[in-house]
Formats: sequence, structure tokens, C-alpha cells
Amino acid sequence: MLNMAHTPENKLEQTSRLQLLESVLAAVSVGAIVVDGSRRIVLWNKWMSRHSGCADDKALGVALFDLLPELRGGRLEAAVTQALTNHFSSLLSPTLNRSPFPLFSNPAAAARGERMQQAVAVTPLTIGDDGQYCLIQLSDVSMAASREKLLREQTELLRMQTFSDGLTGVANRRAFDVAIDREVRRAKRNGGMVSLLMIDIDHFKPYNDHYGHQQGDQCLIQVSAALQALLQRSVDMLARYGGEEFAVILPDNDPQQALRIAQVLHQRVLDQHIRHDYTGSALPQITVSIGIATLRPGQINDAAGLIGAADHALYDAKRQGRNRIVVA
Ligand code: GH3
Ligand code: MG
Ligand code: MG
Repeated sequence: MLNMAHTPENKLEQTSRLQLLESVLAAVSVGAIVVDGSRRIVLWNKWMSRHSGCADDKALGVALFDLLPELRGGRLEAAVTQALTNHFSSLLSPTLNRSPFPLFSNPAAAARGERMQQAVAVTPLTIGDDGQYCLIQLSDVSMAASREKLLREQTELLRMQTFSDGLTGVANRRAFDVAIDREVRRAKRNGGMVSLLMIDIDHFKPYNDHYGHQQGDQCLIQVSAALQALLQRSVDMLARYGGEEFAVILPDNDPQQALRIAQVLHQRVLDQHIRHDYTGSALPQITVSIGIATLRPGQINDAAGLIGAADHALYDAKRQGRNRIVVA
């Protein structure tokens, strides 16, 4: 068998097999680097030359971490050491280490200094009896990464749309339900309180009927923007509760603080001077009625009770003539 391998025919065969392997290495669209036991580069394929801007004649024979000192002390060096000494393979997670090598997908990206995002696999190779080598394979995952980023952004947009009102852009009823539940549980856990305002536009049906639905929509946008502009704490939440009804959640606010905020919001809507000539005998402009309730230890103690009490106070404000505030 050994003798056969040395016949001229077999030699030729071996040479062409080597050439075949070399062509494959040059053609594949992954980077291949092989380093020996002293971490000197013994193989650096075409893909590496193309994407690193460093030709193989510059790389071969040079210690990898001399050629690329930025890789020293990092996860790649640890992986190479593991492969050479313990014969362990490893994959460098692209999420932890997006672009360890200074590689660029194309010349334009190189000009912008925008590195390729890489998947890196490190594999031990034993050649002959005790020749320890290490193969580093690199692939370009920039496309996959940018697709993933797009997907993440779209998911976030969908999430936002799921929780915000399409007309006014403020939180919608679904977001309100989640928030009121969270704030009530938080208040009960801490023995604190949370106030709720229910705000309803007065005589909105005749406004719609006389000025048209589109102008009605504009009015809703203007009122919600005016209310939103006044809420300063990030924990306060304005939501569109339904049609022309809004809710404001005020964590940690007692009834006096809630009343003060309600007064400011009420006045702010008046200051908009949105003309409304069909309010009957009332002021010829858009006004709101507000009901306030507060969840406190020993009193109202769940979200449904809080909403019911604020609603009831709002109903009282309407009954007493609208354009006013009632505290439950
Ligand atoms: P009150 O002073 O008692 O609150 O009377 P109101 O007319 O405001 O109340 P009502 O509940 O009778 O009418 C609410 C109206 O709000 C009915 C509907 O035409 C209008 N509305 C609800 N949602 C929208 C919306 O998204 N856009 C527009 N343009 N109008 C809406
Ligand atoms: Mg109304
Ligand atoms: Mg209403």
C-alpha cells in the first residue's frame, strides 16, 4: 500500500487532489485561518485576504496575535488556547462579540470603517502524530444580523401600535388596563396610594354632528395633546379610555394632589378655546368634566373599585352641569 502511493500515477493524483483542495479553499465563502502550536499562521485563504485587506504572503509565518494585536487577551485567544491545549472546539457567539476581526464585507463598508459581523468557530486539528493546529473559521453574518435588527424594530413598532391609540397617539385602553393593574398592585404592596382621573369631553355628540366627524377627530387630537403636555412625571399616564373619554393614572398622588392636577388639566382645555356653538346654554367652547378617585389603604382597594369610583364622580360632574371637577 505504501509502495503504491509512491508510483508516479499516484503522485500525480495526490498533486491534483492538493490543487483541488487549494481551489476549494480559495473559492469558499468562509474565512479559514490555520495556526500552529506557536500560534503562527500556516494557512490564510483568499476570503481572508479579500476581507481583511492583508494578503496571504504578509500573513503566513506571522504569529496571529502579532498580526492582529487587538485580538490578544480576548475570547478568541482563549478559544485558540483551548483548542491547542485541550482540543476543545468553540463557537464565539456573535451576540457577545459581533466583530472580533478587522474584516469588511466590501470596499464601501471598509471605507466607512463598518466591520463585518462575524460568526467564528475554532476547531483543534491534529496532523500527523503530534502536530497540533487550530482552525479558525469565519463567516459573514452581517445580512442575518441586519435582518434580525429590522425584525426587532418591527416588533417594537407593533408593540407600540398595540399599546397606543391610533388617532391621538396616547396610550390606549389596553395599555391603560395593564398600567392601572400594575399601579394598584404596586400601591397595595407599598401601602401607598394611586389616584385616577376620568375626563370626558362635554357635549361632544353635538360637536360631531355639527362640525363633522373629521373635525371631531381633530378636537380629540388637540385635547389629548394639551392634556399630555401637562403631565410631567414619567410615571403619570394619560390614556384614551374610549370615544371622547380619557383617563389619567397618577401613582403616589393623594386626592389633594390629584385635584390640583385635575384643575390644571381642566383649565388647559379651556385655554385651547376650541369653538363649540352647540352646547345649549353652556359656554360656546369645548370643556371637560373630570371625576377623581384615590385608592388608599383601608378604602377602595382594587382597580375595578377605583375605576368605578372615578366614573361615578365623573357622572356626578355631568349631572351637576358639566365643565367641572368632582372628587369621589
Ligand atoms: P356629555 O356631555 O354627557 O359627555 O355628552 P356627549 O355628547 O359628549 O356624550 P355622548 O356619549 O352622547 O357622545 C359621545 C360622542 O363622541 C359620540 C360620538 O359621536 C363621539 N365620538 C366617539 N368616538 C369618536 C371618535 O373617535 N371620533 C369622533 N370624531 N367622534 C367620536
Ligand atoms: Mg362626552
Ligand atoms: Mg363619554
